[in-house]
Amino acid sequence: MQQVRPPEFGEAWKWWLPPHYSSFGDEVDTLFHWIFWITMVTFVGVELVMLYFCFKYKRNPARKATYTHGSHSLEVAWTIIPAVILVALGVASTKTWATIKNPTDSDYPQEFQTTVKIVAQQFAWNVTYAGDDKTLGTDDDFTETNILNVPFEPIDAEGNATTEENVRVMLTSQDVIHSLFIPVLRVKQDAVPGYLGNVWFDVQRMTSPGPDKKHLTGDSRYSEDGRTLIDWEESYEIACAELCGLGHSQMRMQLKAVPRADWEAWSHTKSAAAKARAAAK
Ligand SMILES: [Cu+2]
Repeated sequence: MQQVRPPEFGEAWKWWLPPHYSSFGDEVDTLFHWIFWITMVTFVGVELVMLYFCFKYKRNPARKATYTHGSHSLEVAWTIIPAVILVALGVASTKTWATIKNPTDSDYPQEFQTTVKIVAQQFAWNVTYAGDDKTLGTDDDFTETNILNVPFEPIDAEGNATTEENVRVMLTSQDVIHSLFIPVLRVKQDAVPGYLGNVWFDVQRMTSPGPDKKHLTGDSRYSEDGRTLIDWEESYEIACAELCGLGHSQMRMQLKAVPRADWEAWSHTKSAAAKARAAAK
């Protein structure tokens, strides 16, 4: 049976972010927290020093102003230290960046078990699935709006994938720039008109089937005005993270990660219907 990993918050010092369910989520979080704490300590330190000087040198009629040209060694120090930190962070993030973005990296997936194409528009996500022949651009493709269903990647007790389920998204936009943001997967990628971008992820936690024990519905999830979620089956939220117009805040999509057999059954039903429609034309 598929292993379902409970929500994890990582070590105690990673208290802020939501749980992550992608294989690279932990690396992203570690980098985030390094940057966060370095910035936080620097910020608090600078503010404290500033307050100290504010009080030390507050207006005093008895004191005469003096002219100073500054301190050469101090200026060298506060230039070199941030530069060193910046370079160190750059070096530390190279590997994670390559895993996510660089197809020649050893940890970049050799193979994608699922490929979908997402075309963003004001204000919706159009997801095209390849259908039974697993090839995009054919008669059995089908398109769903604001629904991203993918097979989830089962993992063992050590957190290693027992079956690879890498999802590739070919991402573009038909109007303005949008950004595909999947917080629980630590994925964020711009969708740019005229450019077909690439982003991949794996989902290592299945979304729970909900009260009706169905994994995938995707038809009657909202009330008629499109505002109220009536099917309260679990899903992960996907949002647009690039201000793209008046409807930006409503530009949301639901991600469901389900066992492959269920996903294939769903895909087959949709694909067969699309093929029948194409044949009837
Ligand atoms: Cu948008």
